[in-house]
Amino acid sequence: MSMTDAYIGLGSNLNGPADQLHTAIKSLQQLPATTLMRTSSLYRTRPVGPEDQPDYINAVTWIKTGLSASDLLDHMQAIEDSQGRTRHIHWGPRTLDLDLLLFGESIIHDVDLNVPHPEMHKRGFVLYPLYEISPEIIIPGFGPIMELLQNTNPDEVQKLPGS
Ligand code: ROI
Repeated sequence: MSMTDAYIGLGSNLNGPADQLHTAIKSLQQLPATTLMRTSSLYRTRPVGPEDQPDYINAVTWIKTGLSASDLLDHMQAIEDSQGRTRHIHWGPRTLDLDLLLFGESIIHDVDLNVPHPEMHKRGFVLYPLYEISPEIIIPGFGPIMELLQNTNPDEVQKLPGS
């Protein structure tokens, strides 16, 4: 079976965000044909978008998977749903958001899936945790993570000690 290195961004700002992320990471560990390679620390981050919502907790995981990108996305959405995700307010608070950031070297432009995630190259809440686990990574179409990080504000992202 061919295995793909995939990166998933996790975010929550409702109902015990750190616990939400820990629960989601356990579910990702149990996906079929998938091995969890590394998980970043948890980061407390200022909301991007509407600011009248709680700070987020964010993290990134690296998996190796035999699933296709679209099967992986289906599993990720099932995990979001199982943790009470509702989809009402655009860019509003959420109990769990799982974003497929990278799927190998793939560049995917589908109605329901864009990889690399089209906003990831400018979001500190993605780039800092990703840099922690894969400092050498090159984002297809955007370049080395090290260079993308230079354009972010480190004050918006705070690594949680002991996470
Ligand atoms: N802001 C932060 N800091 N973290 C997120 O995970 C996050 N997710 C979102 C929006 C609303 C864009 N803002 C965010 O979807």
